[in-house]
Amino acid sequence: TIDCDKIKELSAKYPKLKEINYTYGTAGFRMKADYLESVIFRVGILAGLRSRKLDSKVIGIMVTASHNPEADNGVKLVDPSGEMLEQQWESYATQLANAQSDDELINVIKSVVSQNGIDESKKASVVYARDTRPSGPKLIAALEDGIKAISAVGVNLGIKTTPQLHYFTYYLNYCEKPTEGSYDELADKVYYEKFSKAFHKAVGDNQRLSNIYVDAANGVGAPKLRDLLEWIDKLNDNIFKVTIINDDINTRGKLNFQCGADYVKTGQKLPLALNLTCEQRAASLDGDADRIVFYYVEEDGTFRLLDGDKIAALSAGFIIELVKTACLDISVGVVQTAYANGSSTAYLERELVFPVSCVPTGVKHLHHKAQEYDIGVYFEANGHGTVLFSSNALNKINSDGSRTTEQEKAIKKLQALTELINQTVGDALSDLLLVESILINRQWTFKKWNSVYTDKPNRLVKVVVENRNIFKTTNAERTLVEPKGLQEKIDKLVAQYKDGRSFVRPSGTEDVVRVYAEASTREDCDALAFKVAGLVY
Ligand code: 16G
Ligand code: ZN
Repeated sequence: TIDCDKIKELSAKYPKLKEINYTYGTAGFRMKADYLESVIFRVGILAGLRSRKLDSKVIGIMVTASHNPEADNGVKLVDPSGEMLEQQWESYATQLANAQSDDELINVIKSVVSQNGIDESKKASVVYARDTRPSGPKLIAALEDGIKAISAVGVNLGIKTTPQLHYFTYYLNYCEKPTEGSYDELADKVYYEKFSKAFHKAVGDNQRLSNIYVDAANGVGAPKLRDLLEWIDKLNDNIFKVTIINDDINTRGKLNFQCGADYVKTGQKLPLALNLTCEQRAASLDGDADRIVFYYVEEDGTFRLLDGDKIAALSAGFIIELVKTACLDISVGVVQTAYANGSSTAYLERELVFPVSCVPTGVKHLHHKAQEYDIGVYFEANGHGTVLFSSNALNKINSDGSRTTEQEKAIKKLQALTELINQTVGDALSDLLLVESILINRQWTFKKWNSVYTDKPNRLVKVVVENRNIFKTTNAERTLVEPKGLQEKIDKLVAQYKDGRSFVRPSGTEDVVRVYAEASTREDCDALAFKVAGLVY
C-alpha cells in the first residue's frame, strides 16, 4: 500500500508554491526552473503509479526545457513504447502538481490509484535523464525523492538528448533488459550502435558530400553528435564530414543563446559563430536535440532555410520512390500542421500525390495521425518530426520473395531507413543522418533539395492579449470559432491578397496568441499578418 508517512516526509522538502497554477501541456511542464522542484518531485510519484498501472513496464522521464532560455527547465513523461504520456494521465499530472497541501497530494494519489485499479504491490520502474541545464542536478534530486516516495526503482541515465531517453525507454521494454553494466553508458552505446550501423547501410557505396556545419545550440546535442560521428567513422571513415559549432556546454548563459534550431527558424537567419559562404551547408539542433533545420546562403547572400516541410518532402519523396521500385503495396501519407508552408502541401499533394492531413500543433497529434498510414511521415515546420513504419509495412519490407536486382536494392534501402529513423519521437541526430543519407543517395546539393518547391513568403507574429483562452479554434486550428465574428473579418482580409492564407491560434506554451500569414509576395504577406494581428489585439 501507499506509504503516506514516507510521501509526506519527503514531500515536505518540496512545498508547492501557492500562487502558481501548473499545467501539463504539449511540452509537459515547462517554466522557470525555480518553480519546478515540487512539480518534479510529484512527477516522480506519477511515473511510479504509471509503471504499476502498466504491469511494471519502465516509464521514462526527461528533464529539459528544449529551446527555452537556460534559466527555464521542464519535465516530460514517456510511455513504455517511447511515445508521449497518454492524454488521460496528463490531467493526473496537472492535478498532482496543483495539490496545495501534502494531504491533498495524498488524496490525488489515492484517487489515481482507485480510478485505475492500480495494484500497489507491483514493482515500479523508472528511467530518467536530463539535458545540460545548470538547474538539472537539483531537479533530478527532487525527482529521485519522488521516485523513492512511491517506492519505485529509478535508474539515472545522466545527460542525454530527449530522443535518446525516448528510445532507451522503448529499448528497455521491448528489446533487451541488460543484466550488467551501467545503464547510463548502455543508453549511449545502444543508440550509437543502432544509428551508425543503419547510416552505413543507408549510404551504401555512394560518394560522400561536402562538410556540414552543425550548430548544437551549446547543448547536449554537441557531445552526443561527436560520439555518434566517431561510431560512424569506425564503420565508414570519411563518409560524413561534420564540423560542430556552438558546442560549449560548460559556460553559463550560452545554451540556446542566439543559436539553435528555434533561433534560426524564427529569425530566418544564421546563428552566432557561423559565417557561411555560398555552397557551404549547415544545420541547427535545438537544446535537447529533438529538432533540426538545415540552411545555406545563395551567391547573392540570400539565406535559404530547409525546414521541417522540406525534410518531409525530401524523405517522403525518397521513400515513395523506393516503395514503387520495390513494387510494394504500401500506403504512404504525410501529416502536417497549419504552419506547413502552402507550397509544401501543394507539392506533396499534386506532384508527389500523397494523402496529406493537417492536425493541431503538438507532436502527439502528428504522431497519432501518422500511425493511420502504413508509412506515416510527419514533420512540423519547426523541424520536429519522424517517419513511422507500421507492422504491416515492416512485414512487407522484411519478407522474402523473388525479386529483380533493382527491387532487391530498393528493399535494402528501405530496410536501412526503418533502422535509421528513430520511430519513438522526432530526433535531430537521426533526422540529420536520414537527410544526409538521402542526399548522398541522390547526390543532391542543398540548392537542388531546396528547388523541389519554392516557399511562399510567410510571417509569424506573436500578439500579447489579456486572455488567450477566449480564442477557440477548429479545423486543425485553421478556423476560429471564438471570439464570435473574428474569423469572418480574417477571411475578408485574406481575400484581398493573392494566394493569401492566415490563421490565429492561442499558443500552448506561452501566454500569447500566434498569427500566421502567407501570400504571394513578402510585402503582401507582411501586410496581411499585421492587419490580422490588429484584429486580434
Ligand atoms: C511544443 C510542441 C511542439 C510545438 C510547440 C508549439 C511537443 C513535444 N512540442 O513545444 O511540437 O511546435 O509546442 O508551441 O509536442 P506553441 O503552442 O507555443 O505555438
Ligand atoms: Zn526540443
